[in-house]
Amino acid sequence: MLKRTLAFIYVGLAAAGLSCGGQKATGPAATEFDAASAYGFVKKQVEFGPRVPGTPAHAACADWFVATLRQWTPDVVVQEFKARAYDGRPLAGKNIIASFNAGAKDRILLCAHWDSRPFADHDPDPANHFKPVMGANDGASGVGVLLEVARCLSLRKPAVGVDILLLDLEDFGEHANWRGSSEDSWGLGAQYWAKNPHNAGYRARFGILLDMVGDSGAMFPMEGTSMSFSPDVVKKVWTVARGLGLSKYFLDRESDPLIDDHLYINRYAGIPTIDIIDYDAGRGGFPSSWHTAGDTLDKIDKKTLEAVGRTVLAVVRQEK
Ligand code: AHN
Ligand code: ZN
Repeated sequence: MLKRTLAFIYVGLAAAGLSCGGQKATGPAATEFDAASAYGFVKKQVEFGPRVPGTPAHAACADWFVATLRQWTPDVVVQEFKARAYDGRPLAGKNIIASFNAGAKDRILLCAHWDSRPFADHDPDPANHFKPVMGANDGASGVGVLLEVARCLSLRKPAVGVDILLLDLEDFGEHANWRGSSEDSWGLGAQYWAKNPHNAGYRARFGILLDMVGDSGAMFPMEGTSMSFSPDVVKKVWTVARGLGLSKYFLDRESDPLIDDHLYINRYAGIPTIDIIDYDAGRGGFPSSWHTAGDTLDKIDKKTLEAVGRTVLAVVRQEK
């Protein structure tokens, strides 16, 4: 709070032409993404408990997203849909879309999944294999960054349209013990949205998906599915990150292709969309807390949220 108060005073002085030391104030873009605020949005989600589809925590968290986003833009839409899990059980999902400059033709799509996995099937302790995941990193981190981006966009409108798409039912993919393989059991909300966008004929210049962007020590190699569908978007984003001095997070090499929400947005909606995801084949794949009981708030590092948030916001701000 103190930091924000000081920033406010500083901006006030700069606006009055009283910048310190005769230096021109740097634009708000350098510091507008507030990592402490993003962290607070991650914490808030975790406090609902695992946001597993069909649970009260899931319903309450959806309501909180809508109420929170409506503070920042009047254009918030909830897309309700039905789907079937890999084992045939019926599921109800909610994709939540918050739009800035809703009327603009040139748009950017920013996505993250908000549901939590119903089973910690990669936990070292088999007793946890049918318990839900808290999803501080897997889910809440990407949404936390996007909520902070939305707050920033509400304070200073982007030049283009921006749609923040919070996707449901990403993480109900088949249990590790399941006999059978249905690779399309992941990303059910993205599959639905990509085939039935919230506006008929929806287009965007490009999309960015955030998935597991909160771990301390996270690194983002260029994910393979992103590289095969949308290499120019990867280059654009990684170039911005390099310019911000963030190449220790955004690695200049490629890793394996993954099945994630962006696959379906590329495949069915034809919007070139990339995934910023902490997955590195060379370092053992996903972070060690992935789909375990250990995916909790204590693993979240504000610096990682900040690296990703500043990069995404700078990409948005450079689009004209
Ligand atoms: C697969 O494991 C096939 N895809 C990972 C997608 C995912 C799960 N992202 C977060 N949780
Ligand atoms: Zn997951």
